[in-house]
Amino acid sequence: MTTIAKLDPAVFFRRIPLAPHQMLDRVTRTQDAIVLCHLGVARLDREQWSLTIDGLVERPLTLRFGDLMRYPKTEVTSSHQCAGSPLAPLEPTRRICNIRWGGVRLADVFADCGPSVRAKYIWSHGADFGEFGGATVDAYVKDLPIARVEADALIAYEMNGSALPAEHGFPARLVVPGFYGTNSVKWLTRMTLATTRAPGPFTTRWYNDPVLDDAGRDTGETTPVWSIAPESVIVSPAPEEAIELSVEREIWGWAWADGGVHRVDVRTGDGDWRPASLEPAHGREWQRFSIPWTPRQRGAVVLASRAQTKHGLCQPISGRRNAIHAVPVNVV
Ligand SMILES: Nc1nc2c(c(=O)[nH]1)N[C@H]1C(S)=C(S)[C@@H](COP(=O)(O)O)O[C@H]1N2
Ligand SMILES: [Mo]
Repeated sequence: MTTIAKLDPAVFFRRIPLAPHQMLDRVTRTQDAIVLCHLGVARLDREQWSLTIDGLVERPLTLRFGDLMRYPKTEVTSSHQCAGSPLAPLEPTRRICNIRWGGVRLADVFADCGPSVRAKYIWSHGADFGEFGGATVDAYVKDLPIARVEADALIAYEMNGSALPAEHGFPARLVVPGFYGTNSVKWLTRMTLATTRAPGPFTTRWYNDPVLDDAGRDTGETTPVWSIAPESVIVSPAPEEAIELSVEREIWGWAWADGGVHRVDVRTGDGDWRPASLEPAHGREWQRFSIPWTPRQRGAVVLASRAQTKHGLCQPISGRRNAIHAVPVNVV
């Protein structure tokens, strides 16, 4: 029933259009959004597409694209971040954007299939297949804890008010707001409810972070790359910008985390961390922070920002993908 997708290109494909100082728009334009495809870009026909929901459900279901339209349409604007290369998982990459998704709530669709209470995970399959990092797969498969369905997970068919472009998962994809992008499976064709995590290299081999103890030592345990850790980027000033001495100027940027950011501090040079003003969390969107700064000394200065959740989770100095973002500037 599911026809084999055409992939074009049929190899790893990505776009990283914006550096932090170019992230000026609150909602990122589609052409400026990150693109990450491990196995290539699947080219699907909307009329041929279907999504099967099976496994631990009372009533397995196969939906065609038109069937999605029977459910209420929901829009969610959320920060959308690539966790970086699974081959270098701790390296900060700042591949972040803020996207308005349109689609149907996964919870509404699942209500029609009667998920079993035994189901703990959803295995989501994309139509793409092939080779990545020495492993060959029949499909890109990720898993999602079922508890997350009741949040705002979507089967999305729109991005910023238009149909999804092919490279973003046309005709429909999963979007898990608050989770790293890797979990938002594109070209979604099958969701299987299960008691265990999904087999396959994208859930067992890659996208599991080492758990460190308080002293930063590896405990030997791993944790799935799901929830987005608190992070922030300075948009302005730009790296190496010339800043006028004794003139007040604004340092501003974006901060985001699963569950929202509670506080952002900014440091200029080796001064103290100072609390920035931060807009309150609005749904799943990234939050703007800003702080005035009047430089009193000429020379090179490094600016840095640090986001914190309401649970006190904070960006580390180094060694993690969400390590503090530092911007060198010159006071002239
Ligand atoms: N089917 C499929 N879904 C996928 C991927 C993929 O390779 N195949 N890449 C994931 C990764 S790592 C990221 S960061 C996001 C990127 O989504 P975007 O390209 O629409 O920005 O898609 C995720 N969903
Ligand atoms: Mo990613």
